[in-house]
Amino acid sequence: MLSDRPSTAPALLLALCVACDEGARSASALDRPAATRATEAAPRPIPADLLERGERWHREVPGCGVSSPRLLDADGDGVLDVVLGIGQEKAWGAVVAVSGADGELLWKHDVADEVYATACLVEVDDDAVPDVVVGRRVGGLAALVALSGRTGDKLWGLQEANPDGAIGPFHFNTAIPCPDVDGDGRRDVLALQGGGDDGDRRPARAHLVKSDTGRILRTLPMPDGRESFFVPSLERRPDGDRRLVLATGGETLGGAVHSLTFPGLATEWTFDPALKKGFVAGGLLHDFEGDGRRDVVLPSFNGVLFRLDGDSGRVVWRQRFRQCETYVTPGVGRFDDRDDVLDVVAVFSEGRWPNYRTRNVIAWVDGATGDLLETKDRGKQASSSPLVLDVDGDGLDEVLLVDNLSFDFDKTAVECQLDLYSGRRGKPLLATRGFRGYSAATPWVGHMDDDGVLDLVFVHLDNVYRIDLLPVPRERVHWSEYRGRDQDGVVPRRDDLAGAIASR
Ligand SMILES: [Ca+2]
Ligand SMILES: [Ca+2]
Ligand SMILES: [Ca+2]
Ligand SMILES: [Ca+2]
Repeated sequence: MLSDRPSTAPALLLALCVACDEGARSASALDRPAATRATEAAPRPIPADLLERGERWHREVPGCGVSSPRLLDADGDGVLDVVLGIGQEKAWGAVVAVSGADGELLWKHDVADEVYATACLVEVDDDAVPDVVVGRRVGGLAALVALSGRTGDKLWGLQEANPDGAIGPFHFNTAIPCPDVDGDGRRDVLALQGGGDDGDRRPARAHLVKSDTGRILRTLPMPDGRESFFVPSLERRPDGDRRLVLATGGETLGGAVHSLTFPGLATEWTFDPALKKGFVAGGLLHDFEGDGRRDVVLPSFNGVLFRLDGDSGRVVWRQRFRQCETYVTPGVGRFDDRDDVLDVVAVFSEGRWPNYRTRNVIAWVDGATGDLLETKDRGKQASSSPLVLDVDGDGLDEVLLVDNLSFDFDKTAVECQLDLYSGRRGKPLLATRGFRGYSAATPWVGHMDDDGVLDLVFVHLDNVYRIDLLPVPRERVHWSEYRGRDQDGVVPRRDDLAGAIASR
């Protein structure tokens, strides 16, 4: 339906769009009494120029705009600093750390090609500063490296650490920290390697990597033998068992979602929707009903948003966005006041890669039923994920999202906009700011220091910004960065959010 412009009447939209599976939970959700949950407070007014007047500093960092920022205090001054990958495809690349206090470059580690992945923060050398494990596109030599978060010095490289093993010349995507696998008390790293170049598609593999040395502890071929560009989610269940969710397929090949035990990596269930395209955007794990069981929320590349039952992989609901594709991990928040089940925000670009010329759609979807709550057209393409926070304190969640006004291989010619949408009905724009230069990076929101004012780190082509927002307590920031505060794709319980981010 989303290709049908001008817009259709809302009732017709719902009739056309919502296709719940047999046995879906939507009936029980609809049985609940509607319209009972009042919002908590009147909203604080948000200045329309918030994103301009709050600017603390910006720094030109050539080649940034794709890798999302991660924060750690590299120089020990008590202000979190920004680590991100930079570069240009098949030309050059580096990982840099930029001071959170003033934007000065703290360190730079050069590599041979663009670093488009987002850094995985994990302790490697026990100096109390989190370290950086990051992979990259591969030109002949497989490349996953660990760098000191303090200095940027290389601590290990996967190739050197595994001289006996054929790692294979294909890409590493964003790696994630995982619980200690080898019993040395130190968290380890899960790194997915998959997908070759066009015409040379390869089955993906997941490596469990020992964090202090880079030794591969175990390698798992994808259960379905397909390629993967996915960033996995990893949760701890109420009974203490862990579970890994990953998915396969790409922009041109179909795929499936797999739930695996961890660290045993035995398949629990597989969901294969038999679509022509796979799962590229990462998914989230979230406990919608508050019963301790997390379901899986994720979009297929060709525009179907799924909520899957976490225990069985059965479809709870699906919502289709016709003629659309997406690279965007959804967000979870309180986007209406009808019930206590949180909702989903998802983002789809109309068109077919690389032609996104008509519109970018932001959709707020009822978490219980999959019904569309609201949609907005804004920009032409987005790759950044929405962040979720209650800035104005009314109990409904705002969404912070970057989209691009065009899609072009010349990223310098593209303009992007950073938007803050209200959580209230109609989802009005509270603040917006435009920039010249494409952005595919997800911003970061949180407290970089102890002044109580919420900070925003925003990245677009060649520039990094620190922007002061407003005094907002930690517990009102519900989804702070790419893959979330714990880098694991798991939506935190709301009463777990007050803890200091410095615990990293
Ligand atoms: Ca610092
Ligand atoms: Ca360290
Ligand atoms: Ca370990
Ligand atoms: Ca709000």
